[in-house]
Amino acid sequence: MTSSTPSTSIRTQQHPFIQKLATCIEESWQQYLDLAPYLLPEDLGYVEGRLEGEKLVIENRCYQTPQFRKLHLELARVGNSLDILHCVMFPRPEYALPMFGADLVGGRGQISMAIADLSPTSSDHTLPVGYQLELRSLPTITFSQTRTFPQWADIFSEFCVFIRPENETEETQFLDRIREYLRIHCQQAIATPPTPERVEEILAGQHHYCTQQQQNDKTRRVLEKAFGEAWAERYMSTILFDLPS
Ligand code: BLA
Repeated sequence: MTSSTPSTSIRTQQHPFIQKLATCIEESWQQYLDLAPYLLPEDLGYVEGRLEGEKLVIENRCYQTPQFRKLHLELARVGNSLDILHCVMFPRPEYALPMFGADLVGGRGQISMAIADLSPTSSDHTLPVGYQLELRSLPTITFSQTRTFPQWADIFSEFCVFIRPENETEETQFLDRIREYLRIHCQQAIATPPTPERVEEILAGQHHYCTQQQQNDKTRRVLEKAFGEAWAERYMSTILFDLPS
């Protein structure tokens, strides 16, 4: 395992749809939010390991803003066969905001899984009213192949899109939907006043979100095979789904 600065980004080698989505996420952040650097612990910005003889490369980009403790975009690549995009926006607990999350997995030219959601963190498991109004006003879209949620997935909202995009038209629909989710989320976030009296409730909601996500065996297995059990546990609990100290 090495941890160093890459000479080139893996982004340009990834599935074109994953590249587009990464660009869309970063452009939305830059367009709406006031970004500041976020330093990752112990140089976990760029990591290399081996998975069944193939190289696993992980590249992380993180920012923070007045409303968000951590904006995390991760791109990963296993050999030439598997491309992954993972993104989570962690609100500061003083802001009663949902969690934006997205995960895409692609291999050999095909995106096998695409998920995106604005997941509630309030104790009644509903999204703030402003979010609901905006999300309900988006045109309904249908995808030909929806995926079945695993058992730990009680964290997601009714607006969660969890699909296997069938063609480029569906990829574009998914991308457009994510762009709208990010616009709504950023606009709502900057218009939301802090609610210090709700910190405990929101922290509990974020805690539940992270605990459930850490039960994703598919993610854990990829990381364990390349880096070992202890490293995978540390990475999942400090980088992918960490809680504010
Ligand atoms: C599934 N995540 C997966 C899969 C892989 C990864 C390989 C299986 C794909 C498939 O079933 O077709 C892998 N994801 C990774 C790896 C990283 C990663 C290795 O982020 C990091 C290095 N996961 C998230 C977020 C969400 C999420 C933010 O990280 C949701 C917002 C969801 N991923 C998610 C779900 C599944 C998945 C629901 C399907 C799990 C299942 O079917 O059991």
